[in-house]
Amino acid sequence: MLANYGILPPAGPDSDEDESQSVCDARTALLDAESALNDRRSDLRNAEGSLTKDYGPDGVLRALEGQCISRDAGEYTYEHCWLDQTRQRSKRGGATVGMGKFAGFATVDVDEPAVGGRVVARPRLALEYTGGSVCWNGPARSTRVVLECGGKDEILKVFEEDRCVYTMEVTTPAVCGGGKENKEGKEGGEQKDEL
Ligand code: MAN
Repeated sequence: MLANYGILPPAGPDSDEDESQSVCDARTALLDAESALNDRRSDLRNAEGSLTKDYGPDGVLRALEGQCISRDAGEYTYEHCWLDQTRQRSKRGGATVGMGKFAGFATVDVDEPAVGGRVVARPRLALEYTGGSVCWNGPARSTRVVLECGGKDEILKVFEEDRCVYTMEVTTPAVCGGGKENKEGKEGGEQKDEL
């Protein structure tokens, strides 16, 4: 009405109303673009992190990141989430206990039978998980996951070496490659030990 009497400018494409609508649209577009930019920045950070992260010799464990395997043993289900953490879940409704967060790789010597009844120590790739839930009157739980070449990703055995210090024996095809560790000892390796 005020526009009709010439008191306010006529409503039209250049009116305040339309201008505020286009400002609003522009603001929304800016926020959308900023949010898309932040997503891309975060993708970039993740990609950079993934490139600099240690996935083991020749990056053999890269494909396993984000996957978990588990095994029932006694009153617990033990879980290994590759390059992330190990956990002990109570089967009787008790709490789930952290057995350590991924801390890095190690090489451990594992005794194995060799030709001629001998026992030889063979180096194996292991993952160390530390700083898990603190035991009552004891250390923070920790786990050493010792890898062995095998047809599938599987926890073969879990044992508690010392109170709250755990070892998992785990097989995975990821360590069956040509590296010097975890090689099945049929070819050169076995014979060399006999020389
Ligand atoms: C729980 C489990 C055991 C551990 C004891 C220590 O029962 O985590 O593996 O030995 O706590 O108190």
